[in-house]
Amino acid sequence: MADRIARLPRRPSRRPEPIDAARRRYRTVWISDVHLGTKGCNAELLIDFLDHVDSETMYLVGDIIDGWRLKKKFYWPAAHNDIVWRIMKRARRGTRVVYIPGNHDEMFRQFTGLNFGGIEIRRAAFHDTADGRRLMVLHGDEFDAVMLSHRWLAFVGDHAYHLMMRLNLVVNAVRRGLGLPYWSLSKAAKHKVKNAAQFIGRYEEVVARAAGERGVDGVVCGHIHTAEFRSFEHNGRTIEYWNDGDWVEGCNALAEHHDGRMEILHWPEEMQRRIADAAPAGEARAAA
Ligand SMILES: [Mn+2]
Repeated sequence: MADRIARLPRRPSRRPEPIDAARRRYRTVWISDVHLGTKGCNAELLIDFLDHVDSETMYLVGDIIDGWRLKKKFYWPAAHNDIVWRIMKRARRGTRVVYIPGNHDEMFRQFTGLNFGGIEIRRAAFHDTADGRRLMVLHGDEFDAVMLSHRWLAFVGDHAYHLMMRLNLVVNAVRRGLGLPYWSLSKAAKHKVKNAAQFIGRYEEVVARAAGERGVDGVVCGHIHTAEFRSFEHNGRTIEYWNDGDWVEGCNALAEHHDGRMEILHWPEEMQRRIADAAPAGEARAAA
């Protein structure tokens, strides 16, 4: 399995990177939970992101490749290869790329400390922002044992979950039409969602507390597929919690500007805005 994955990037990129694309430049970019090797991965959006964003440092914060699913069923479309290719090319061009494997790509954890084609593999990292804050960077599955209710996590990013929600709507509409009573799956689904919100809130607290105990100013993680910024108090100090989201549902990245300011990017919106901004210029060109 591992060497099958290792051989993947040798297949050339199907789509060359556009060289004329205007790229935004950040000091640092964090992405995680890409889940390459699954149908859930929004590869097209991530390719668009990589073609329009550059940074001095890029952190891959785990679950980049979904080894769990690949082991069950080998699924590797050309677009997934294009992503691996683009990241490797970026490292060769001089971007510092740090890869922190998560639980779905834990097979790469055995290579901690090694460097593959300019990509550093780490178990965790410390990042110093331009304005002097120290952030701990890790995937975040380290806290599953503490969370106890992590059974819910199997649901996060799972298409079965969305399918269930949609199915529930359809089934209940049909049942209403037939004069049948309300079906309990809807209640079960709502209960799951309520639990989900509680779970996320508690997870953020647990991770921030761990960062506080390590004496850093904040933490960047992924894992729960929920992009978020929160600040917590720990022993009279402020601890920042940053989650860079995922590329299954939200399609988010975390970026650090050159002055140390941090921002969560929602790529579907960024992409729409760019297309909308470009449209009048294109029409003007066509008219001239
Ligand atoms: Mn994970």
